[in-house]
Amino acid sequence: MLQLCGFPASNYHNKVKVALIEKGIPFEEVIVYPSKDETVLRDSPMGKLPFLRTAQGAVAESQVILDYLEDAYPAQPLYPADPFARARVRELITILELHLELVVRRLYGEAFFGGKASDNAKTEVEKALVKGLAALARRTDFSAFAAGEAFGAADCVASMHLPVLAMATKITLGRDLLAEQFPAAKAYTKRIADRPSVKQVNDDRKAGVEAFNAYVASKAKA
Ligand SMILES: N[C@@H](CCC(=O)N[C@@H](CS)C(=O)NCC(=O)O)C(=O)O
Repeated sequence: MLQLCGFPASNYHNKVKVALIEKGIPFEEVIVYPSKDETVLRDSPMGKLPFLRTAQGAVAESQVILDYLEDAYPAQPLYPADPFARARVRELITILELHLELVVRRLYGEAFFGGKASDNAKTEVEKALVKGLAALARRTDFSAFAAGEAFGAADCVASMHLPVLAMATKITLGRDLLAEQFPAAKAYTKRIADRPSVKQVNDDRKAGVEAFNAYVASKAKA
C-alpha cells in the first residue's frame, strides 16, 4: 500500500492527503518529522516532507507526487482531459505554490513558531503577496472551485495553502490579506472547508499541530 510520509501539521503533506482521499486511493500515513537523517534522505533527497513510498520506491515534492498519483491512478481524475485546460490548472498551482505559499512562508517563524520577522521582511512579503493574489485573481474568480466547475488538483492546493496564508498574515501583519485583497477566495476557503476530504484533513491537522509542537519542544530540551 502507498505510504504518505510526513506530518499532518504541514500544508504540503495535507494537499497530497486531500488528493489521495479524493481519488479513493488506499494509503497509510507514516509520521516523519523534518530530519537530515540518511534514512530520510534516501527517500527524499533534499530532506523535504512529504514523500510518498510506492512499491517501486519513494518520490518527494508534493506537486510531483500529485502528478504521479494522477498518472498512476487515472480512474478518478483531478485534472481536466484537455491539454490546455490542464496547463491552466498547472499555471494556477504554480501561482499558489511559488508566488503565494513560498512567499508567505517567510512569516511562518513569527506566526507559528515564536520567532520574529523583520519589518523589512514583512514589507517585502506583503508587496509580493498582493502581486501574487492579483495574479491569482486574473485566472480564477473562485465562483465554484479553484479551476472551474469541478473539484480538482488546484483545489487540493488552494484549500490547504490559502487558509494558512490568511492566518499567517493576520497574526504577523494584523490584516488578513486574503480577505482584504481577494474576498471571493476567502469565501471559497470557508466553503471548501465543509467538503468531507478537506474537513477530515483539517481535523487531523489540529491534532498534528499539537503533536508537532510537542516534538519540537522535546527536541529543544534534548
Ligand atoms: N517543495 C516542497 C516543499 C516541502 C517543504 O518545505 N516541507 C517542509 C515541511 S512543511 C519541510 O520538509 N521542511 C524541512 C526542510 O526544509 O528541511 C514540496 O512541495 O513538497
